[in-house]
Amino acid sequence: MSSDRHSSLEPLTIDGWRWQPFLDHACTSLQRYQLEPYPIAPEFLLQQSSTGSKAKPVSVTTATWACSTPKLRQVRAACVQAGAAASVLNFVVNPHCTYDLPFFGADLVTLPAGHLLALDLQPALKQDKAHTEAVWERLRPLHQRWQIDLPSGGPIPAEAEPYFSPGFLWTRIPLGEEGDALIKSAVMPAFQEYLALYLDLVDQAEQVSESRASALLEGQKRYTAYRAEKDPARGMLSRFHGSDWTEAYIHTVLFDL
Ligand code: DBV
Repeated sequence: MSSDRHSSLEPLTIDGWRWQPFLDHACTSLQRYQLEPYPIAPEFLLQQSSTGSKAKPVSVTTATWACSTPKLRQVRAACVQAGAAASVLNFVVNPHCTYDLPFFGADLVTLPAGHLLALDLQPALKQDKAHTEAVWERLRPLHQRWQIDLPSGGPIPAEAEPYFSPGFLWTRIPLGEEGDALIKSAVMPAFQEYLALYLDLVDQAEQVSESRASALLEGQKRYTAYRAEKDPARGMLSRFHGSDWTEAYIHTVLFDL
């Protein structure tokens, strides 16, 4: 990336970044809304450093794209490009609590050991049928369609259970041609369909009562606190950019509710 970014809404392009087409698709899909920039401090809009050995340094870019819309409190993409060491798109949509909507979450992670890919519409109130049923009914067919093409990612921690939906698409696939082919034939269309469903739910959502909004807000806070506490990227980001920067990024940008 040639110059520093000044606004979270500026198009974000990272040379050679594997997940660029996914971010581009998301940004294009959002163009139908009135997008407002989401305030992000300059050191989190773009951070560059280096990893690897002294003899073989690898440059690392971590950049953030973000916006808000009348119904969405925060839409943000955390993007990491570190050559063969890591390539990540973590994309989360956090709706305003005045709408009965889930979170959209995508975690697209390429590490030397392989790709690790997660997609979901995640509940703020998992035990609440008014919050989940209409979403899950439409999400299940998408999950069934795409998970069969993708191996399971394996067990996830039991404590994460309250924050996942039954439509959680979760896979680990190998690097190389086989993985590339699956990303193209299954992961990309799944991402597109999950996001299209999410934005359709956003379009249909109507304002809820104040008491409903405060219940949703409590659920969103529990979800956000969990994600911040357990962020699996903490180790990687600390290695790349230091632990002070990483803690501030996690708590004031990625999961800032
Ligand atoms: N994960 C994040 C953010 C990231 C990020 C903000 C900025 O929440 C990346 C980057 N996730 C990331 C990395 C790893 C994972 C793993 C780098 C690998 C960690 C490692 O192996 O060193 C889904 N992501 C994971 C894991 C799960 C998820 C279950 C495995 C954890 C483990 O093995 O311990 N993340 C989780 C999830 C969503 C999500 C359900 C929402 C869809 O974003």
